[in-house]
Amino acid sequence: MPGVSLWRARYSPQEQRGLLDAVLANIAHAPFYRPVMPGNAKPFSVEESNFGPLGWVSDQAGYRYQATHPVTGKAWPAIPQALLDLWDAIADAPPPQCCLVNLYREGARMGLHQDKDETARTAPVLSVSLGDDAIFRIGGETRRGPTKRLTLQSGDVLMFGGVARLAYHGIDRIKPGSSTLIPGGGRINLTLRRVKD
Ligand code: MD6
Ligand code: FE
Repeated sequence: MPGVSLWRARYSPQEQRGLLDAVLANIAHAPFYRPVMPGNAKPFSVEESNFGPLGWVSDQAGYRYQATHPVTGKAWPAIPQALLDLWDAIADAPPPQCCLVNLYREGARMGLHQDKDETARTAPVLSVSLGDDAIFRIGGETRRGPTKRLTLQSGDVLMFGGVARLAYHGIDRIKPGSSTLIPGGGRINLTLRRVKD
């Protein structure tokens, strides 16, 4: 699909372990928490945290970026160097300002959405998958219309840029037990974004 790039097994199993160690070291300072939907306050099925100067959060008041963790009130930890290097290698844009961390335990999913809370729209969005396989769905710039499905595996890197920057996408489900990487099982997705120009 135009604007969508997929690098299968961009990270070797050993590199995935190294990246996971860096992620979990940060999570010790910025623990996963469960956001709620704007308006109805329904809890997400995914748990989240962020790294970098800005974090994406959702609560009853809406979606926004903020510099501090909503539970601890502390600044988010730095984005791991390996992820900054990845962005440098493939993104052709100034450095990311946010790394959203999504944790999917068994049964978690993410509804079809656009990444549109950023004013920086020329930079791509880049995502890294760790742990269990996930069924990723991607469509066009409207919620209706055809979608395609692809399986994201541990070590895969996906990039949305150009005409795909505002494509609808989501995670239908994960395949529990398909990987043993994540302690306690499941999948971690790291989404790197530039937020403002
Ligand atoms: C996920 N990913 O893979 C959720 N957004 O768990 C995203 O929402 C996403 O993978 C923008 C670009 C790539 C992505
Ligand atoms: Fe997204």
